[in-house]
Amino acid sequence: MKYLLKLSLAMIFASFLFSSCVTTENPMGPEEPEDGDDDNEVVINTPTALKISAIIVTRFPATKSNGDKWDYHVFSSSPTRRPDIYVEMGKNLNTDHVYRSDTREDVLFESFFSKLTFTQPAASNGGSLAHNIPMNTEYIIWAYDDDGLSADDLMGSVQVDPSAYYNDDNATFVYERLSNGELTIEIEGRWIY
Ligand SMILES: [Ca+2]
Ligand SMILES: [Ca+2]
Repeated sequence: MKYLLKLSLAMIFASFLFSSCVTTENPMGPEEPEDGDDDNEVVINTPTALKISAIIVTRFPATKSNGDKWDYHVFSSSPTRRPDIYVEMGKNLNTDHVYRSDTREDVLFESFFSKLTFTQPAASNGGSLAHNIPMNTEYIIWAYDDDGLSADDLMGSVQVDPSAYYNDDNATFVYERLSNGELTIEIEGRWIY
C-alpha cells in the first residue's frame, strides 16, 4: 500500500514536471507559422493624407446670381463676357492658400463632357499640386472669375473632406465629384498611407 502510494505520488510529480516543461517551453520557443489563418487576414490601412494632383471644373454657373454675364462688354454677344476661371485651395478664406491655379480665359463648355483640368500654379508663389491634405482636415476649393484690376467674382466653392471619401478598402486612387449649387469640381489624387 505504501509502495503504491509512493508510486502514484511519483507519477503525479513526473506528470507535473512534464506538463510544466511543456507549458514553459512554448512561450520560450520560436513562433511557429500558423498555416492558413494568416493568409486570409486583411489588414485595413489608415491613410495619413489625401494627395490631390488635379482639380477639375466640370460645371459652373452660367451667370452671376443677379443674372448678369460674368464680365461686361458693350456688345452682349462678345465672348469676353464669359468667365475667366481659376481655382484656389486652402483651409479658409483668411489663411494663405496652398494652391492658386492658372487662369483659363473666356471659358465656354462646348459639350456635356467639357472640363477644365488645373494642375499648374498661376505663378511661382501660387503654391503647387500635388498637395497633401491630412486626414481629418477639411479644405475648400473656390472658383473665381478673374477680373484683372477689379475684385474677382466668386463663382462658388466646394468642401474637401478626405475622411469622408475613404472606405476602409486600402484603395490607391481617389476620384471624387464635389458639387455645390451650379458648381461641380472633381478632385483626382491618391491615398498616402
Ligand atoms: Ca467678372
Ligand atoms: Ca471674360
